[in-house]
Amino acid sequence: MDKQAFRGIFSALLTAFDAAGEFSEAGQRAMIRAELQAGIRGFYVGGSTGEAFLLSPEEREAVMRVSAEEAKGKATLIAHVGDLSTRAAARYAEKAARFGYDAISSVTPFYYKYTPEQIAGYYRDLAEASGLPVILYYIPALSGVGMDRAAFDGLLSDERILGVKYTGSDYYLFERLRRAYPDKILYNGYDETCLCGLAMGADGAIGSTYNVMGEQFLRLYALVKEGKLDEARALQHTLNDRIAFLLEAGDVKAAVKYVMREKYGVDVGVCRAPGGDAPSQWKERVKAYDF
Ligand code: MN9
Repeated sequence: MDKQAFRGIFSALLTAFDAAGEFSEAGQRAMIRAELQAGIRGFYVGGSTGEAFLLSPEEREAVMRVSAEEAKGKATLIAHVGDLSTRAAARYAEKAARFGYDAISSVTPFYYKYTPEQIAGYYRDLAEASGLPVILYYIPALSGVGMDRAAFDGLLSDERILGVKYTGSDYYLFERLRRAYPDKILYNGYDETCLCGLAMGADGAIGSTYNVMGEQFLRLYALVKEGKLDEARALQHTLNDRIAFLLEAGDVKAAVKYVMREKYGVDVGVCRAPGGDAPSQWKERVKAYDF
């Protein structure tokens, strides 16, 4: 397998809706083209940023299919297939393989509490259903599922597990995983600390703000590769001023959707209820920021 294709900056792709709130195939395609134009060469499709858990099964499949049609051959594609039941997630995993994805990923099964063996079984079943490499999606703040070193060891010993999307802030644990698993692909999850992850040896980063700040984070990635840490830190500071502003909207994906329209002229609609649009007072301030 070509591991190089899994390195770099991946956008945690938004899902485009039309004015009626339905999935917009045209919006999805236009957004992907804009991001490819910005230099993005990796997409994480149908994850938290893509509002996966607010979509019907048919919509999730449509998002996966349309995104793959537009980006296949131009970018590395990871499909997030996570769901409450193995049965549902396995069906998405199978579809992802059929649509030509390079890997699948899933959040740890959430809401109900499972044993480590049950969680391992979940990922094994997804690997079997798809025949694709699997990337664990670790996001304890949202899933409520925390994992310690032993839990990671139990999962990462399986060779079908390609790596981890690590959306946590414990960079000591991250470093220990890097040390113990030099051949796995580790992604930094929080854009605010992209530099921390890269400095600790992340292979890449997957994030929501890269939908609209792709050029800048590609530059950050290049600076780290060149060993220019002072410049990389200065850039992360600047980008964090923008991320702090995005977070002020109260919902980062709603904010990123609005900036997508302002910066690239691509209308991807607003977030699905109970979410919605970014607040109007916030939108009035967008122009003061150079995204
Ligand atoms: O995993 C994203 N996490 C969530 C990636 O959306 C919950 C991040 O890209 C954050 O949105 C970003 C802003 O906090 O770091």
